[in-house]
This record gives sequence, structure tokens and C-alpha cells, in this order.
Amino acid sequence: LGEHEELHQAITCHQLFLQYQPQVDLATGRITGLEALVRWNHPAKGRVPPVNFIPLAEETGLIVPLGLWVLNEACRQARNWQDMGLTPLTIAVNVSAKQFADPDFATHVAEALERHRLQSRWLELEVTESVVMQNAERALAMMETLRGLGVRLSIDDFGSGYSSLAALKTFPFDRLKMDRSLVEALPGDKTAVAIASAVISLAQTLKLSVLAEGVETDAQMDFLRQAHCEEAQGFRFSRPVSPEEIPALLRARS
Ligand code: G
Ligand code: G
Ligand code: MN
Ligand code: NA
Repeated sequence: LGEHEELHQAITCHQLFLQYQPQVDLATGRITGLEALVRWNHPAKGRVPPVNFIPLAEETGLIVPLGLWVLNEACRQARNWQDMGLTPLTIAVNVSAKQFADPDFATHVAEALERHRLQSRWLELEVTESVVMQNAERALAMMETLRGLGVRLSIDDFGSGYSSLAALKTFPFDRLKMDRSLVEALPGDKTAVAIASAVISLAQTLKLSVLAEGVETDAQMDFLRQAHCEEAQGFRFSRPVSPEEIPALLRARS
């Protein structure tokens, strides 16, 4: 089979699954959200990481059905956790450019929420700057429709690649996710400290909540907390884990 057919099969034959990475409130240590991250359990190759199939999915358009599966699965799991009596958490789902450009996307979001009886406030959609900049007018309309539904919108990988001040000014984001490349050299590197501090203060000025990605060490965590970064995500707190592991993590950190 060609790669394209294999990926198509992965979507239709239940070879995909989600892991969830906790997002932690730096002031309290509590878990406030989970980012859903897709994985492919390939019948011959075993586990294929998303960097090896998301780009193909984007090129071929398979990202649209794949993303729809991710959205529904994340909402189903969120409903399941709420039914188990766990404290409700925000579930963050990554959305790619082709999904965001699909005129039916907002309808798919509304349907997923309704199907799983999930309140929209528990769903967050993560998009990168390039997603909204591709067709700014259309993206703005889509974001307004999504905000009308009550879902939260975050700008993902902020500070990676070309930087992103225009997107912040133009688009109604709720949250800024600072890319891990800005976190890596904290707190030893002066330039990294200056940039991270500027990003946090920019987010505050624009009334966006701010989350640091890729936090791996106590020193990074302590610096970010002192710099009034609200939340963080990274190996310091937890790797992405299977949904079965979430209840125990929540009991330990809530
Ligand atoms: O955990 P990690 O290796 O899973 O993620 C690698 C990359 O794949 C990240 O950039 C992440 O945003 C992307 N990714 C993970 N899951 C999804 C998904 O469901 N949809 C999209 N579009 N991207 C995803
Ligand atoms: O691009 P996005 O932020 O959506 O994807 C998150 C990616 O970052 C996933 O591949 C996830 O496994 C990875 N990741 C999460 N925490 C850490 C971390 O602390 N360090 C590193 N190096 N990668 C991380
Ligand atoms: Mn993300
Ligand atoms: Na990111």
C-alpha cells in the first residue's frame, strides 16, 4: 500500500489513538487542561509519531477526516471523564490549516459538542499563526463563529518561525501558547529571559492567558512562575499519557 492509502486505512480502521498532556496552573500546581495529541499505531511499523504523518495528512487533505476523528474522540473522552465525576478540564485540540479553511468546520465543532453533550467552554482549539494568516478574512470570520459557540481559541507555537505580532492584533485569541524554543534556554540565557518576559507581558497587555510549552526543569518552572506566566505544559509535569492514566494524575494534582 502507498502511504496515502495506509493513512486512509489508519483513519477508517481505528489505528489512531489520542494521548493527553496535562496543562498545569503554575500558581497552584493544579491541572487545568489537557492537550489531545494524536498517535498512529501502524500494523507493521508500530507507533508512528505525528511528525511523520501529520504533514502527509495535510498535503493529501486526509487531515480533514483525521481532524474530525480527533475532535470527536477528544469530546467523547471529555464527556466520559465528566461522567466519571472528575473535575471538568479544558480539552485542547490542534487544528490544521485545511480544517480551519473548511466552511463546515464550525458546524463539525458544534455537532461534536452536541453529540457528546459537552459544554463549549471545555473545548479549546489550538491554531498556529500560519493557519490564520493564510486567509485572514476567512479565518477571522471562522474565529468569530467559533467564539460565538463558546469555544476557546489559542495561538499555538507562538514565537516559532516568523513572529507573530500581526496575528495577535488582528485575531480574537483567548490564549497564547509560548513555543518551547523560547523556554529551552531559560533561565540561564539572558536573551531567552528577555524574550520570554516580553512575550508574557505582551500577553498580559492583550488580555490573553499565557501558557509555556516544553517546560522540562524546575529552574524553567520557577522562572516562569516568578515572571507571572499562568500555566505550563511539558515533561516537568507529565509526558502525554493515555486516557486511562488521567484519573490518577488528577488525583495527585488537583
Ligand atoms: O506529541 P507530539 O509529538 O505529539 O506532537 C507533534 C506535533 O504534531 C505537534 O506539532 C502537534 O501540534 C501535532 N499534532 C498532534 N496531534 C495533532 C492533531 O490531532 N492534529 C493536528 N493538526 N496536529 C497534531
Ligand atoms: O506543537 P504542539 O505544541 O502542539 O505539540 C506538542 C509537542 O511537544 C508534542 O510532540 C509533545 O510530545 C512535545 N512535548 C511536550 N512536552 C515537551 C517537553 O517538555 N519537551 C519536549 N522536548 N517536547 C515536549
Ligand atoms: Mn499544540
Ligand atoms: Na505548540
